[in-house]
Amino acid sequence: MRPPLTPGQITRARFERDGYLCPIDALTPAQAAHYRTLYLDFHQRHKSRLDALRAGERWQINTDTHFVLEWVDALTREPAILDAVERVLGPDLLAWNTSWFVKFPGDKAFVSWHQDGAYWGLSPMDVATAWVALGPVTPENGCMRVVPGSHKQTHLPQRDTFADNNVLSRGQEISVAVDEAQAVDLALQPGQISLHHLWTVHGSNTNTSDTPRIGIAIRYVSTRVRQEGAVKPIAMLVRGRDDFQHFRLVDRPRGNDAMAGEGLHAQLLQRVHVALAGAAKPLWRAATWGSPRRR
Ligand SMILES: O=C(O)CCC(=O)C(=O)O
Repeated sequence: MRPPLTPGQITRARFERDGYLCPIDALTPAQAAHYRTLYLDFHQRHKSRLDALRAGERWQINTDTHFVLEWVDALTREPAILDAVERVLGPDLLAWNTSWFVKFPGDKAFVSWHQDGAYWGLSPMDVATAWVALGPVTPENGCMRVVPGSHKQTHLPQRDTFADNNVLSRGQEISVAVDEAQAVDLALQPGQISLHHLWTVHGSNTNTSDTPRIGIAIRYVSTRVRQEGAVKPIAMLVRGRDDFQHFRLVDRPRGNDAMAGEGLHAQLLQRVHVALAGAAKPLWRAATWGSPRRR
């Protein structure tokens, strides 16, 4: 396991150079255990539906729960996570999307090599995913893998495979050769995070161990980012201020009773879906950086 990055190593320059930063200490082991318990309760509550769905369809339950569950919203606002993200994206931050990426032992789920930027339509590229480990995350239980520097080549061709055990909603995968020999394992201890760039080539293997891999990807964007398309996307302001209003800001959830995939959550996901459908075209502007507002 690599030593955690020091605050001085968590810089935008390094993120722009390598396309990822890892590992970063963020939550204490006690905080990670707290959120892990909450996740396991959530999972238990939705277990029968999660088990019935194919890996690529579980997004209906696993996506954007921060809009409806108070504890997931609280996780996206953890100060140590935001401090790391602020070092890369500047002070005005939205939590645009969250996705649970969980692989229990025996689960055949995997994530094919892909670049997020190809289908989000976000520009400029002031976007960082914080992947938060709520338990140990290792090569054996299917940690995320990235190809360092691959973000510099944006818009690699991708195809939809709809492969059975692929966790991505359409089984998206890069359709040109990926040099796996260059890939780096993003192993994390409970409470650590990695940050990855919008265009970094990444994926993960199946969990071949007896240890669950439990984590959430939180997609933070600077308030200056826009999403292409006719529908204003939704997000939560989690730090700083929003001088741009490129996103419709959603009120913070109160309580933890919402059923994922139903009611308000289903309505919000529908809007997210429409916004994403209008944003699916790759854009040259997605490959530019904005200039951060400095405090
Ligand atoms: O958790 C994984 O294995 C993949 C995560 C991922 O694709 C992402 O965060 O964009």
